[in-house]
Amino acid sequence: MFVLPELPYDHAALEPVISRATMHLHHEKHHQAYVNTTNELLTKADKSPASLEEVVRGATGDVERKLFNNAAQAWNHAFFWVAMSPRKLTPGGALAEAIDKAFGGLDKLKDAFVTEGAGHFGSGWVWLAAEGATLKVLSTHDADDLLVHKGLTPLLVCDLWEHAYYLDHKNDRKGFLTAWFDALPNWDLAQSQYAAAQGSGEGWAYPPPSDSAQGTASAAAR
Ligand code: MN3
Repeated sequence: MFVLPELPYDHAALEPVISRATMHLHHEKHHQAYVNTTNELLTKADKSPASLEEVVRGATGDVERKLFNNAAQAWNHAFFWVAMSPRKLTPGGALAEAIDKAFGGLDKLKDAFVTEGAGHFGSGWVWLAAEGATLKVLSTHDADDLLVHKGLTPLLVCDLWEHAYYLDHKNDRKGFLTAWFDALPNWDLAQSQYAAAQGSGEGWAYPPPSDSAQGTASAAAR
């Protein structure tokens, strides 16, 4: 059974960009529901995978669409929480060099990220990703995530679903993304992910399933 990872900071730590109320709803309602549904579908199918990454990569075709959607959303949200920092950080080292090379500086990367996210039609995610040594900004629809995009390693992600910003920014997705990029990216995570994309160290992974978590997960589902 997969568990809902705890937030790595207080619910109010990302204010004013993301309010305490949004964090409670987003983490304990939306994210929890994706984790619960993933566990229910795996139980029904009598599957006990070793990792959530295995579930996302293995759920293919229409039959497993529901499993993919829920497992990928569980993964994306967990990565989203760690991709934010309450403390303002800046990119350094090899990552800063790669940003200069690919975009011409952090301001240009911000423009690309905000433009991509604001222009994305409907629900989804906007990513900064490494493709080998180079960097790119892209968006994916609904639950789609980079685990199933060969050759791409996620460095940062921001949630474009309306539940991510509507309480705090109403319909101003561009304003949300601008404020988000200025204050919240976890550049330390981005840097270790970038190193992992070059074959140095492990990339971030969802907490492995735990038998002892079964009670907690099913209790939360009731
Ligand atoms: Mn969300």
